[in-house]
Amino acid sequence: MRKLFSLISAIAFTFFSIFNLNAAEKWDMPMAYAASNFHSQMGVKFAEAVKVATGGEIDITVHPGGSLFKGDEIKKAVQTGQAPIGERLLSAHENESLLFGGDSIPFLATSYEDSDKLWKYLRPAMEKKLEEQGLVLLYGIPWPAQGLYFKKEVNSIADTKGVKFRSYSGATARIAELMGMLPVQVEAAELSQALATGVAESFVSSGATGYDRKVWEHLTHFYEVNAWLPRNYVFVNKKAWDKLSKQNQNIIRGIAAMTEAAGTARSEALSGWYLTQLAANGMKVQVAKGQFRTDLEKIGKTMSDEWIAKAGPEGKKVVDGFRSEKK
Ligand code: PCA
Repeated sequence: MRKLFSLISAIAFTFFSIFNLNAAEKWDMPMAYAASNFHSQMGVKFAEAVKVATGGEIDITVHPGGSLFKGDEIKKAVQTGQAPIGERLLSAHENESLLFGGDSIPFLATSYEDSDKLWKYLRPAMEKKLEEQGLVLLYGIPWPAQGLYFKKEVNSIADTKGVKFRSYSGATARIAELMGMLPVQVEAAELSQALATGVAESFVSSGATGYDRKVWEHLTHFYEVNAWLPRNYVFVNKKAWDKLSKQNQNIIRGIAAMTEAAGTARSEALSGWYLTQLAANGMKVQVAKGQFRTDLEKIGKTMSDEWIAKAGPEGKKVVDGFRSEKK
């Protein structure tokens, strides 16, 4: 009996080992934003499609909301191979190179159409930069246009002096500075807490993040500025990527392109809906106009001049390319 048992376990072990040779590549995919957010939902769809199309060979598990790695840890985790794939806000890495903030130049690309045009030029530059860092860029999806949240009415930047402001990138901290506000960097996942405890009383973002974080519990006013449409991007550790078969790489590339197109359409379709939700929950949603708009445009001009002056030839190429299409 004992012999039979060990024979069975030997067979089972051999079978398992052989089976395991072809077992699915299991990839954890950390993402920074809420599970209910459309970026995270697109990540799940991407993972499902990859699993189906690779016949189960690549099995990606999405971990939204900074649950596996916090937003500001994700890129490092993928670079060091702690996670093979991840998603992050591109402009959050502006401190590494201004190029990462190429989608956050105020008033440069303020519609979905322009965001796509800009991405056409920014994407190859980013692909190159990320490749140097041991990463492979798969897809990037824009957030809805950025506006300003406050807990009071604002008619010009005279009203914003000394306000505590939550930033998410170099560009957003610079806006705060130019508006006389006090920036503090906070992840979206910790935004509600920062507002509840008074660490921040204002921020710049899309209607999406205001909705995800139920900011009407703390703030009262949203000003539509349409300043820019920042992108989240999905990237893979290059060593993990190089281990995949050519066929699976092609499949993933194809699904990434479809996810980018579908996610961008989803972002656009939801952009107005988010604002109606802010209003339905009691916020005063309005377009920034008059002196406030004039002040913001002046700040935007200062910031785009600064960016172009400092981002070097690579940055200039992106902006020139985009502008050439606008003519
Ligand atoms: N939401 C993200 C980045 C841009 C956006 O719309 C955030 O506020 O963190």
